[in-house]
Amino acid sequence: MTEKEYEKVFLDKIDSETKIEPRDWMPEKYRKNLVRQIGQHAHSEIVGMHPEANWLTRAPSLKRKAILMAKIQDEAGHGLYLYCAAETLGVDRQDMIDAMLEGKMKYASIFNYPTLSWADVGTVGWLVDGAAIVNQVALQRTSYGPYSRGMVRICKEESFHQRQGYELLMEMMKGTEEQREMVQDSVNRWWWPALMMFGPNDTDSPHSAQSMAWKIKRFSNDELRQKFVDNSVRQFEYLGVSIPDPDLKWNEERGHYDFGEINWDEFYQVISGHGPCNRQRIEQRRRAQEDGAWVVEAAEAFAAKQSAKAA
Ligand code: FAQ
Repeated sequence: MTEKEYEKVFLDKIDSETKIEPRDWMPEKYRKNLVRQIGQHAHSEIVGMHPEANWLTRAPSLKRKAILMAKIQDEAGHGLYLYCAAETLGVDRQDMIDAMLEGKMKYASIFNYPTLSWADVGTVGWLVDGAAIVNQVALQRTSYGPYSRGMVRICKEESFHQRQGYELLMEMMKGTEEQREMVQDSVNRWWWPALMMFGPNDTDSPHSAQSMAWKIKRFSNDELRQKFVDNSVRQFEYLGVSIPDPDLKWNEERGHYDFGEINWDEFYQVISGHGPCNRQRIEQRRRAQEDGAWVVEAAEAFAAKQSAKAA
């Protein structure tokens, strides 16, 4: 078949909602774009363990510690599924990790903010996992088979993450005035960065048009952000916390909430390596690589022994 014919088969599959699988022909740009997005997504899950891990040794009870530990371990698992999905596109996991450590590949902006209080553990679960779910539910229908199937499992686990965060905050809101203030302060710091997780406005998003045409993305950045805002308002009310946005109001005509302008300068600063914790996160990942090298070596030695036995 000619390249044109291969491309037609590919586009017909996209049109008919047939998943693209690793061995199928695909345009090189489709492959590269997926490696970029899935790789960034995998890095986010792994780097995302650090802000919460900061509180593991200071969890207020054994129950809270067990919940938090389980959540963080889930994030590690998500990172591994996603690295596996990216590897089906012919890239090497270590090369992607090296690219992230060298600042050539990104991870989600949100994980460059510090977790300053115990309430932040609840807020990260509620708002950060909550925003991630809105995005990931849509990605269950992404056109690339391994990514889409990975998302199904990830979404189930993210729901637990979101609920544990919300429940933690509900408990704090039933506590003392100081605890309630801690929750409000935490939400004030995380709300805007959570909105930035959806990426730049559609008009400033260089990858969106092609990713939407290839059904890698099923909804635009702004559509998903709006969905998240609309979903969140009731949850704020029920929790008894105010949204730190004086411009937030219901728009009858649009059938959605209007909200204030995001600080895009801050967003671009953070994704270009100049957020509050970028250096610290990369340093933590680099150290984790070095400290864990012996585990990888041992696993490789064991695998080599097993295959020598089988031969
Ligand atoms: N942070 O043209 P677009 C989680 C970059 S998982 C950093 O709009 P695209 C679970 C973008 O890469 C959270 N960079 O790009 C958890 C591109 O740069 P490049 C991760 C961002 O790809 C919870 C440039 O800006 N989720 O939280 C961000 O079409 C708790 C132009 O942007 C995913 O990765 C950002 N927020 O749309 C774990 C979901 N936004 O590559 C632990 C999958 C944009 O050209 C604890 N990814 N950029 O150098 C996606 O859905 C998309 O990639 C978007 C961005 C929507 C993030």
